[in-house]
Amino acid sequence: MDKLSKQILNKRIENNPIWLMRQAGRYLPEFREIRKNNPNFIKLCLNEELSTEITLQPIKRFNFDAAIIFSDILMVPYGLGQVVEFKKNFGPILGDLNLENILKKNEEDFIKNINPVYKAINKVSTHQSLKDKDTIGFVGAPWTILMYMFNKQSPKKKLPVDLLNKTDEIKKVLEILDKFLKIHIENQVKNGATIIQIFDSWAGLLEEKYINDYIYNPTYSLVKYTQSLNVPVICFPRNIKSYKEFVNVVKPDAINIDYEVDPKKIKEQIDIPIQGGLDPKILLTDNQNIKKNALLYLDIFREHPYIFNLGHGVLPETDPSSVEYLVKVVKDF
Ligand code: 1CP
Repeated sequence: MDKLSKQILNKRIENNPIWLMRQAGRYLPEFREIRKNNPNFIKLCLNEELSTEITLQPIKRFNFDAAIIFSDILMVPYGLGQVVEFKKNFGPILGDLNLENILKKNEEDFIKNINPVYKAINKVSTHQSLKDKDTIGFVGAPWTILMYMFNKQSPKKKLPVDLLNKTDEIKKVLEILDKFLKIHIENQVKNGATIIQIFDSWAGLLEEKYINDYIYNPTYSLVKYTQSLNVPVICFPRNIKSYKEFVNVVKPDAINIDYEVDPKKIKEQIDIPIQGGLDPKILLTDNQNIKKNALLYLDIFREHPYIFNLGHGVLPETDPSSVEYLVKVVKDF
């Protein structure tokens, strides 16, 4: 068993393992070089050779304790036949949501559409540089994926008007997503993913009264399913009103916190392993400040199982040498 899984399941290892959300990506010159010649992001995710290479880039450079597969949470709507494109400096743009079409999709169609993702996971997890490291597979939480499918672009911190009136459609889409996200998880695990992370980036947009139906229940279903495959699950319900309640209800194996969470308070409230927290903007400052802030988390979680990570993804303007320094601080601790 590798370091990250150990930290999650046995709750005790010598050092804090470290990996970073968006560790593969635009802050790395070697990624930008590949991206330059591959303007179509979806096609790049579906190029098993290149997506394997991109996944391994930060492992080679920084010796992180886990690789997260270079893909996107929006590969699932893509696999279901909804048009998904990525526009430079704007983000994802999706085509109209055609429920009738989506309801006709079966497992075989879906897997055929995104099969290179699984092949890449297989290549990564069996690669020699991953010998004693975990391979993290991931999915978007149903609520966050649903948000993109209906809104067709990033909600940008604001709940789209009208969305919550579409109760019947939401119910149908959540059912479809439950089925296909499980298929997606199963195939990632079959091909070597040793941990699954569930990203719920827009969990914080939802009012209390909807949280049971749209976040807790659908996410719990995926958590239970993943655990039935004997694979641990990390949840990241970003900006959710109560991480404590989330953990009690959804029962993941570990929880990623965002940078607005007070690490001292959360440590008192939560028993399971905690991951993340450091504001990615700290990596835009000098080494002294990076060290100070990293040590803050490391000290607070000295007696609590902790996986070092950020409170959101690495920013594109981050200097790779700052990441290298951060890794050193964590490994030396
Ligand atoms: O080169 C580029 O322009 C592409 C930038 C990029 C990258 C590197 C996007 C577009 N996605 C990714 C990869 C990605 N996405 C990973 C790979 C592994 C890694 O972490 O290194 C992962 C796990 C994701 C997950 C993802 N995609 C999330 C959840 C995490 C988060 O950031 O909140 C979300 C919301 C997306 C959608 C998405 N993909 C890309 C963009 C620009 C967005 C939109 C974000 C938004 O709506 O604000």
